[in-house]
Amino acid sequence: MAPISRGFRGRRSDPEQARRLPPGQYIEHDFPVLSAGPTPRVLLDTWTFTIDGAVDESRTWSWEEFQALPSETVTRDIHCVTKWSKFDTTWEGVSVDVLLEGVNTEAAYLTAHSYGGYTTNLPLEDVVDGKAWVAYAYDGEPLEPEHGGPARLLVPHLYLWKSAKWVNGLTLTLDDELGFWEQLGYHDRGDPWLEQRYQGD
Ligand SMILES: Nc1nc2c(c(=O)[nH]1)N[C@H]1C(S)=C(S)[C@@H](COP(=O)(O)O)O[C@H]1N2
Ligand SMILES: [Mo]
Repeated sequence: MAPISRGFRGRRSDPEQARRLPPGQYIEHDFPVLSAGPTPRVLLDTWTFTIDGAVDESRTWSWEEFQALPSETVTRDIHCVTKWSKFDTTWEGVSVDVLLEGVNTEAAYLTAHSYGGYTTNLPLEDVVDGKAWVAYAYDGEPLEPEHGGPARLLVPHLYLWKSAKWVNGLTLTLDDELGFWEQLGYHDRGDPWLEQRYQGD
């Protein structure tokens, strides 16, 4: 039996919830804000999203162009390396598959980069085939600045530090280049089910 964690108070017999909780995590009902620096205020008029790096041709969308892309609403559990997990969070955004349509690349990795300078690295295969979105709404409302608005990356199957807030683009790379937390000792990939919190886990 999985260990009883804080969120299970009064619901000790919910095996479905226990199955959805990665090792070492507890259930959080609020939505904590975790930011390494101040919240950048990004104006929609000047907002852009760019795919560049090891690609045949880089591409950039304005906010208006981005809004015109096909979007999806997805409900996913999210997991922070500080051990909270939040179930059934609902987001609207554009699948990274849509953004990479027609992109020719030899790249196996990418760096997501953000307004404010945050970066995080990911294997390309972790953001394709319906696994990642650039999300601009949460719970049916425009994404709040504290949670990454106007838009953030959402990669719910990995620890949440991979879900870059205020995302500004993806730079595809041939080699794996460590991002902000990864350079500071966090795990390169960050799979919560394997408890890949720190380098060496
Ligand atoms: N640009 C940027 N993105 C970021 C962060 C950050 O500091 N800056 N923090 C990461 C971490 S460590 C976590 S846990 C989540 C937190 O998202 P939240 O504040 O919406 O809960 O955002 C991730 N994305
Ligand atoms: Mo985090």
